[in-house]
Amino acid sequence: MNKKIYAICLTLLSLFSPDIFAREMLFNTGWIFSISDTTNWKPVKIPHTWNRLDPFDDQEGYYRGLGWYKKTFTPDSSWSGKSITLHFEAVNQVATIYLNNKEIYSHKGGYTSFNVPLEDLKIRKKNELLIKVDNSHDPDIIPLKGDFNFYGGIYRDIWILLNEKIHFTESNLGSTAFKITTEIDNQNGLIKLSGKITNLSNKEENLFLMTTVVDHSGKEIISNKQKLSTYEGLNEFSTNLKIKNPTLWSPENPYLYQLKAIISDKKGNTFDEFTHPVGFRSFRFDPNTGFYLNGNPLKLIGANRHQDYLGLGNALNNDHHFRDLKILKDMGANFYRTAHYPQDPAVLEACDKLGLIVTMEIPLDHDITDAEEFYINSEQMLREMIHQNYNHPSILVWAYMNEMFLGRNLNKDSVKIHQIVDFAKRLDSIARKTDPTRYTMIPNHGDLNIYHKSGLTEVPMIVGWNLYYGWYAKGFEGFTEFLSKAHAIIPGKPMIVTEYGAGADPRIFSNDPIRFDFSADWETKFHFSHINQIKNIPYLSGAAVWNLFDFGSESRIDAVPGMNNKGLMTFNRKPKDAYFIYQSKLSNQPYIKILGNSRIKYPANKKIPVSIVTNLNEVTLYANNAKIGSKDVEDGLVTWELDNIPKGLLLLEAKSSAGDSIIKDVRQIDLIYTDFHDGADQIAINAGSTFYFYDDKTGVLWLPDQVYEFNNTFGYIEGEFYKPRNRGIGTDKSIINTEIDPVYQTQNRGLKSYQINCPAGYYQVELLFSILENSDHLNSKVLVNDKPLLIDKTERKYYPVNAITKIYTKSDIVIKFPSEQDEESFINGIKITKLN
Ligand code: GCB
Repeated sequence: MNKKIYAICLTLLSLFSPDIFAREMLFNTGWIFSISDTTNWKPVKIPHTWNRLDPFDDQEGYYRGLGWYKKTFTPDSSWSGKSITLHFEAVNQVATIYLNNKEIYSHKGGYTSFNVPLEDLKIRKKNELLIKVDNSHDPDIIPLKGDFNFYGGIYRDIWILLNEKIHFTESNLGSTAFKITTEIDNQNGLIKLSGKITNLSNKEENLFLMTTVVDHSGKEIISNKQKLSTYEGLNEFSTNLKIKNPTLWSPENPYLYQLKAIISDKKGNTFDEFTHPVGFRSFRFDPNTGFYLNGNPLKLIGANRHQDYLGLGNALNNDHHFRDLKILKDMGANFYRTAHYPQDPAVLEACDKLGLIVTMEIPLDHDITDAEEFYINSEQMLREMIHQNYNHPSILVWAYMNEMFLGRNLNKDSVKIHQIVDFAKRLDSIARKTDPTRYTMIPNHGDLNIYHKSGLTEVPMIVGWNLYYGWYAKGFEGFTEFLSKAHAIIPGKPMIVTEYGAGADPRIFSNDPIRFDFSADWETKFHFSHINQIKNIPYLSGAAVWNLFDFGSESRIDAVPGMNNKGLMTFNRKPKDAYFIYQSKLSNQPYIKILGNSRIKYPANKKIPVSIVTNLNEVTLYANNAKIGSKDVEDGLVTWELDNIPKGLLLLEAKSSAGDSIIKDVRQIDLIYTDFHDGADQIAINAGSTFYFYDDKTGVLWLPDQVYEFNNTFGYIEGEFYKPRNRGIGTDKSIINTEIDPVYQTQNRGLKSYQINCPAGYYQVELLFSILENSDHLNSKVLVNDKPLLIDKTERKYYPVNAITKIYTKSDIVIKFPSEQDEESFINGIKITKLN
């Protein structure tokens, strides 16, 4: 919310006198909630969603339906004579408001705010507010589709606005009562303030509008007093303020002035007042040379972010939002795409303050309904978004569609394609008319042909591309190749890469990462290549990583079911290695970081890869306080391979000098034995997998699978890794009732036997199975050192099945899979524990 403050001053008006009482009141407490019908109430705190947990359980789907909120309250006499408005920052997605059993308002769309006048409120008597909220699918309300969760509820703040009879008008577009436009011309700054004033006093009033601008240190720069004659009802006003040589707003120096406006009468009685930050900046997107801020070229580099968090759904408070944007700023970013919808007011406040350039869009993702009701609702949302966020200096671009032609064919879907292009023209023209000061954009998926030939790329001022080279498509280099083709075919359009990213489960790491293995190492490689490419393409205005954080997407099937794992950080904001690549490449402070966040445990006596990112020239590495050596840095990276480090904690220390000071980073790895002859207690093998999986709940390190040969102390004889659809290894389907999906998702198939070297002793052998193909059956016979293993032969797909036995062996464990007719043996995991 804008800081809009009301005060009645009996004494002479002083602009910066303390507020007598605030005009707006947070209205989040005292609510009760009932899911589906109004029979089962329990207290809740707003922000609230009823889908906090159910999108993440093993059941298909999550609750999309009705939820009810109720609050009873008794306004005291200070509310009397006021014009009272209820303000919702957002409710997902249809809200119907009842006051004292009478329906008074309804709002469609889950990502924009709205104002509800409370005309029949009873003062000093009990009132009841009942809010019906519905997050069911509605063909007339966007988003119709999307790779994210549509969490239902009143998930942003509620406010009560208590206005005097004369006040700045709350707009019916849920926005603030005033519009601030800044211009900068030859070092002269201009603030254009306009808006409406409501006069409910039944008579003409002669008033004054006082406007004042203060700088960052609170010093008054300019003030202006203007006469206003207001008639009953709505009255327009506008005023201009000139500021000579203002300090400009930029990511480097997000300098904000504060604009204060007051309505008063000639006796000095104040009726209404607001304060709002103001930033001066000029900007332009050039199709050939990229983006310019305040006349200087600036490559926009940043990320997208969804508004959800582990355990909270989308019901985040303002501190959560601020922290998220601070994390982006600390990454060295200057750019933020609020994909795929307008976000909390706290988000743009943070971007203004931190210096992040923003592109915001309405949630028109993938599809439209060809119905006037749908078009009207979407247009309304676009108008709401622009009006509500207009005053923020950080916003430079409005977008209104995302990947509309994914899965469509130019010939077969020509009717739909035409409808979409026509609707894009409608939306684009609304955006340009509503805000002629900013740019418009449509992000498309990476199919140049369909977007160009359909004419969609001609509609907006900027073309956005969501490119996944090195993830959905092979080869990182495809990124530059695609953009250079796009630049040649659509030469007049500035371009932004609105998405690029690769999935990583931070529990997975690999020394030989491959596409779709979900290893942190593949994600690191991906971003290393992309950041370099982005910097080297002169006509590319900017790019935003998909995504800053992992986020909930119920129907997505990745390494962590129900999650999109393309975050540079996890769902609860723990950095993956890729985050450090950006910090290192973008920071203008000396920076050094030892990668390997996922390598918490690692086998002792094996080659240990060490990678260090830095923006300095030379790095010296120490292992357990012994100097390993110094190396020159190439392209921000140095690597080592350490050998023969015994069991125990390995302390790595990387140092570099920056001028007179030494900067360093440390990392600890727990080296464990993975050979029973060395003294290992347990060996866990991720059968059919090329990657390590560290189970952070139990501390078990699952090792990659290998053939039994040469010096290997365990391995399979015959067999091969399960590779469905040639998409990396393993399935991406969720395994029910387990948290270690990556172990069950990979599989060694057709193997004859598995051998694990060990000295004589007593061992527990645990075998993990999961059926991944319809035609498969659990192995009818498995022998552990020739003793048959009893397996509960559940025939359900994607269910974990564990079989355990204890054996005494004189030497080695051999697991045999004697194949019956037409039966293909398989195994997903093997865990052997020494018992004495
Ligand atoms: C996209 C979509 C985004 C998805 C992303 C992905 O292009 O715009 O909503 O989440 O790809 O991860 O596949």
